[in-house]
Amino acid sequence: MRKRLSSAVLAVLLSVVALPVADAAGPDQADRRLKTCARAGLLFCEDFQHVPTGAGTSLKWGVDTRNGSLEVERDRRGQKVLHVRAEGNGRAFLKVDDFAAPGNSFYGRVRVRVEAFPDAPDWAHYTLIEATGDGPEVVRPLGGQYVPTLDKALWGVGADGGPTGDWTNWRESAPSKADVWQCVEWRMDASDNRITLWFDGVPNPDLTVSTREHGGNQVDFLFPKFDTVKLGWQLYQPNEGSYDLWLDDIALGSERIGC
Ligand SMILES: [Ca+2]
Repeated sequence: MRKRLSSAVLAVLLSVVALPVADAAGPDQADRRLKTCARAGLLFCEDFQHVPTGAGTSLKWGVDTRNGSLEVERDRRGQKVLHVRAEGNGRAFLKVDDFAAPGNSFYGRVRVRVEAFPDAPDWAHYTLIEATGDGPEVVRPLGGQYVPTLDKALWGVGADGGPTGDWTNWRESAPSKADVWQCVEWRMDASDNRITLWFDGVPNPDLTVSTREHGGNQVDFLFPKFDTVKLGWQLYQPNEGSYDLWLDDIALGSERIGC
């Protein structure tokens, strides 16, 4: 009798201990989130579960900030996440240094929630993911613009610094959704300098750019040899706002990672 009681008490305790990692999306998804970085063959992974709360730093990655900050927090479900904050046209990025992908091609995955996107000035331009390396193009697989003629913030792949010029290929089919967690996946395919995106597992081919089809000058768009991937926030036009977003489950790999 005493032994059975202890088992029952232990079971209750275990269920309580397990509660903070439970996810509103169900136990299967919570389980997958906990195993994000346990997959074999990833080129980089950070789920923040083992990073101390407080100022966001790690020996695994660098920090690039100007009028911005990174902080590891617990969200309301007990997950540790990275809180990115920037004032005005500041920036705050987690920086994956010394990155190398076989064949210069890779997939990325991140969960992200942006509190609010800019609605000023007109054409305000923001970047969440940027990849650079040996070569002039600064490649932005996830960024966007406030489009005043539609009064909407829209996602777009973009680039700057290279022969194709400064462009953001925003699409009406890809609204930047504020204040919701989204799983964003992207692919960098060096065979045709092609970038493709998925949101919550659903592809948006409208956003795809490639060597000859992109939003810049009519010359070939060519990837640099990637050695750095940054995730966070930068707004290029000064305004009076501040921007808060949260990142989790960052993974880069040679195969599609999935949500
Ligand atoms: Ca986490």
